[in-house]
Amino acid sequence: MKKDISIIGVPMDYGQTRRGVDMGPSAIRYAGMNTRLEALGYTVHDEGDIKVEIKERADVDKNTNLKNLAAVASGNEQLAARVEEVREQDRFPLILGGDHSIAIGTLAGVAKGSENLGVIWYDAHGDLNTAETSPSGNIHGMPLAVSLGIGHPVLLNIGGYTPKIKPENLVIIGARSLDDGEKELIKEKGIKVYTMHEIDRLGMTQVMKETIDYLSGTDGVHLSLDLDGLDPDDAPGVGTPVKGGISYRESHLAMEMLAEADMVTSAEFVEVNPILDQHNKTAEVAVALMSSLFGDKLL
Ligand code: 5AB
Ligand code: MN
Ligand code: MN
Ligand code: MN
Repeated sequence: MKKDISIIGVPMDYGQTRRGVDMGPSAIRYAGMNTRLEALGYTVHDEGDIKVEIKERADVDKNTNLKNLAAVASGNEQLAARVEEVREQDRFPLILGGDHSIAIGTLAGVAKGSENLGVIWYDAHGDLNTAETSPSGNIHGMPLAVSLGIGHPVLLNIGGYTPKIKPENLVIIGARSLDDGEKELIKEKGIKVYTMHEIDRLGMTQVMKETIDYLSGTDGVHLSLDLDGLDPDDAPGVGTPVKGGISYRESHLAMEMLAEADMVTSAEFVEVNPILDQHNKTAEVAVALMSSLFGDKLL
């Protein structure tokens, strides 16, 4: 792991319709992130937050079924550029959400110039919708499809190129709420998915062993961790909770195994919504998981 980490906050909530997730970066910082990472021997460069325009939402385009397209696109264009700068400085980009639509910008920045970036998508959802398949029109349900080159041209062109990643370099972990169109896309593209069924059946150790093995030939791995991948008992402060999720301990194990494999080259922690949280618990979980990802060995 690189010893210099650059933190970029993205106070974005236009990818969905529940207010408050824009305060995620503050909540995660407040949970002691910088201190925890410094204690592990890293130099932390907190680059502050991207500027996301604040306005009352009304921007629903009936023709496209995409809510707040312009606001999501503009935040992501800025983010893509910032992430690319961080990579040029040879630092580890650590992005704080914000809703999951920001993965479009993060991936645009981290995948630039990389033919085979690996991605781990830790999430209750597939985020593989398009305007056509989405039941909600919320762009936070679409970033993985967009990154694979499927979606509205304005979103595809963020960062100036498409696609960002290939389906064979992707592993989804924790899925338990997939829409019909997402299931079809998973089958069509042959995407590797560990649903909760496989996690229960194989155990997290085996799931992570297989994931690490599967991604071993890639040029680095981006971890996109949606806190709703965890069970809502452990991470209640999320906008789209789904019961029956990955436990706190399984999640730590997953992060520890990734640290051991030394393959993660960028990460984002998204969907922390302090308004829906209990005493900042979900932000604290995010920070605890970061600590394991960055190599806290407990002993
Ligand atoms: B999240 C749903 N599939 O598209 C949709 O939290 C939920 O980034 C999306 O994973 C959840 O609206 C998006 C029903
Ligand atoms: Mn998500
Ligand atoms: Mn999710
Ligand atoms: Mn969510």
